Amino acid sequence: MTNADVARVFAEIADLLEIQGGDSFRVSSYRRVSRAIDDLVRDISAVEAAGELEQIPGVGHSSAEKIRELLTTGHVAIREQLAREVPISLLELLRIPGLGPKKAAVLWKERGITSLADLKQAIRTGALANLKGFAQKTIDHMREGLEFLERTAGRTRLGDAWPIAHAVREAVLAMPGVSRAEHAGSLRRGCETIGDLDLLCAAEDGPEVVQRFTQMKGVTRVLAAGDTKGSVLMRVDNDRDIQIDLRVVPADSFGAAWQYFTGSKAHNVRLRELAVRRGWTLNEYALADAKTNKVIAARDEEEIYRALELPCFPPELREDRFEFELGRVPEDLLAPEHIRGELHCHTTASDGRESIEQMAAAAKARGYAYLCITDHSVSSVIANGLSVERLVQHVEAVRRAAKKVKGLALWVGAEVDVRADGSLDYPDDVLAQLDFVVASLHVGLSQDAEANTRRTLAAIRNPYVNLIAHPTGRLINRRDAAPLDVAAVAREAARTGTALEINANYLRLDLKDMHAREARACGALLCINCDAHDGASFDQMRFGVMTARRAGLRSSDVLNTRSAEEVADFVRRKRAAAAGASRRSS
Ligand code: DGT
Ligand code: CA
Ligand code: CA
Ligand code: ZN
Repeated sequence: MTNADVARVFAEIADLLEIQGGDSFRVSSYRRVSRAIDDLVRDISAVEAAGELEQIPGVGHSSAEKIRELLTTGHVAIREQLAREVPISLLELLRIPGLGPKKAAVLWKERGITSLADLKQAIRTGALANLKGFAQKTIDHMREGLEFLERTAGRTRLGDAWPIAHAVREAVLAMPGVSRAEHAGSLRRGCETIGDLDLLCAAEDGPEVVQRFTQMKGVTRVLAAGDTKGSVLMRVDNDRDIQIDLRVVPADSFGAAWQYFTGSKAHNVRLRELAVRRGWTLNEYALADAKTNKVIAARDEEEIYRALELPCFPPELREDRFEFELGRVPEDLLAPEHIRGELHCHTTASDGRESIEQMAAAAKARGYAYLCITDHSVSSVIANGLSVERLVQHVEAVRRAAKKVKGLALWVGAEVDVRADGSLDYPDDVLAQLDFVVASLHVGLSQDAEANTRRTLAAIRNPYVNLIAHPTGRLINRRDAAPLDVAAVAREAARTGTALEINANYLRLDLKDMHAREARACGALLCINCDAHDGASFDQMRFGVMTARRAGLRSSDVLNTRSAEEVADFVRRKRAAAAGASRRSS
């Protein structure tokens, strides 16, 4: 059972319990356990084996028992019992935006609805008429929600949502009377997928702004249009929509609203607790004195955090994962301007879309000091991987191009496949001619954590391998991360002077945030690359940097914040250490 499986079971218990009308404290305690396991870097079975379940935040004695029961038997008694009392298919209904466990309970108990199909049917036949708590407007919302589900099929990847969010913000900013517009919600926090987009604006005339918002180009449906809030659907690609919520707030409480709607919910709950402890209230309007209602802070986010004697956490850290224990936010928390080059990209020599010269020009245009061209090796047949002969010619071509570009150190390397037995696709004497070597497990990543880890460790131990690319091989919304002992890999990477990648491509974001944090804690250096196949893809660096910030990484934790000379040194040191070791042993 993977961590995600265990987390899912606990989330389901919380939902089923809430549908049943269970105690809200118990419900939220199951939710908390689910979230903690989802965030957990170590494999839950390993934590259990080490007898350390109760060290997971939110996991007490009785939750630990249940996790153990689940891991050993594949079942938890409470989940089985709930499944006998509450139809399991009701969980599907909760995927409809705005339909929570309480409404699901009424639909079930009063109308016998237990699935999406039942609900669709009931709406169509008018069977929900006169149902307590379900006005026509609510029913309309549910119908739209059902259609929405059919069209969106879940969450949108950060990189797909990004351009839409920015276009909408520009459009709102251009509306008359709008003095400010900002992103909030999961997009601002740099989450890898987005449920819906949240946009905030300051304006005098709310209804007018909302009306213009609902009439924007690209809107496929208007879900709500009130005085201060509008909600619409917009096309993401050909057959999918994303929901966008706009809230209009007065300028003098913009900070409170921005803080509130940025979230995360868990972060806000913690923050509100801290406020209450001081005899204050905190909501989307203000931080205020509970007795006198006197406003303590509302205009800026900074004021609110300062009043609570907390650092103004960057949005990426607001997840209630570790920020409240941080004390202060590191001054050198990684920022986009720290990145000085990239060490993993492709050209037309393998499966890239642009030439060596075009890639170099694009990197230079971003202000990079260096770029390493790393085309695929021979095993990557679909990616037109280079045979040794072709590689030799390619190396010469890059060296010739390098002489012509000024102001950019242009290097040549390779993205070398790691074979099933852990050996590499090129022999060492070929690798020795390259400036920087990236190793990838493109094929054969399995469900066997031990095999994946063994292969990765073998690659790390090669003296010429400088970076392990996209270590868990996941494709967001398409393929789960392969199980990997990230800590063991990171420790070996640290020992040998090998970097681990945060692949910034929004389809990957691999290592993911909490894995990167764990890798750093084990001493490994990270390296963020777009794995660009054309010059425009260097734009994706922002997603990699946001992921690194969510991990709390500092600029010194990332290889490609260093100068060209320091990166070359990083490569030299590993080769020299290996040469020294083999001299000593012979
Ligand atoms: P998403 O849309 O699922 O990717 O995630 P968010 O974080 O964007 O969530 P969303 O759109 O439901 O709400 C935006 C923010 O509004 C959320 O991060 C925190 C705030 N918020 C919404 N509902 C609540 C609530 O019930 N309590 C608190 N404290 N904050 C809330
Ligand atoms: Ca959202
Ligand atoms: Ca929202
Ligand atoms: Zn690549």
